[in-house]
Amino acid sequence: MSRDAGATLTTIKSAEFVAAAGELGQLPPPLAVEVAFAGRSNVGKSSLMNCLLSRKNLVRVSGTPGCTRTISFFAAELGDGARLTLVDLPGYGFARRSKGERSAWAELIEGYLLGRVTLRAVVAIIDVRRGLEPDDRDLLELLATPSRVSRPPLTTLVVATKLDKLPLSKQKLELERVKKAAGLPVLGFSAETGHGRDELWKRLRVAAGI
Ligand SMILES: Nc1nc2c(ncn2[C@@H]2O[C@H](COP(=O)(O)OP(=O)(O)O)[C@@H](O)[C@H]2O)c(=O)[nH]1
Ligand SMILES: [Mg+2]
Repeated sequence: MSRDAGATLTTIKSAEFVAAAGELGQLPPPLAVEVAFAGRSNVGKSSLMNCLLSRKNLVRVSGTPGCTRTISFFAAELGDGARLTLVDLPGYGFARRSKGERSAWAELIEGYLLGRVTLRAVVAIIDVRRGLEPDDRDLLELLATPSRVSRPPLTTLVVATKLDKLPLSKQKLELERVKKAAGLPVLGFSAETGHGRDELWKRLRVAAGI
């Protein structure tokens, strides 16, 4: 493959906000294949999505954890014309919420993850400095349960982000630690430097079949 051909597979022709849903009844019709992004509040999810989409602030980056309670949909067209919808799931911000809010969150997120026919992959985002936490394990467990609809198998991609915050000498060790804890391959990422961006796009395209 020439250098240019490789670039078009990870370059963005267009990216736009499509819809936000606060309950399952508000989800947009399942038309294009989707990949979803999940993680604890403040883990760097919006930054990672903006980095993938080569946009500064399409997905809102917030200093206040846990303020996104909706599922947001972003349509992207890649350099070679392939289309994919990126889905921003609400952050886990469990601690700050009431019991009622937690169960509403669980119903929305479980309903989407287990019931969406067009969903092909979920990116589970971990802060490389914090490692895998109980909420992350809950998510991985949920993703390993059978879906409620007929669809191709879901790919779980574990991404350890904010890699730039670790000294180079510690990066490999910490990534290995996350990999062991998750029992899955782990990709290091930094929205600050773009490290891991092209590799993540490659894996997303394979998982989505585009
Ligand atoms: N150094 C560094 N900071 C990051 C990175 N990703 C996110 N951040 C910062 O972490 C904070 C939370 O990021 P945000 O994307 O809003 O997290 P979200 O709540 O998971 O969507 C912001 O201050 C970001 O600038 C990264 O890869 N490196
Ligand atoms: Mg966010």
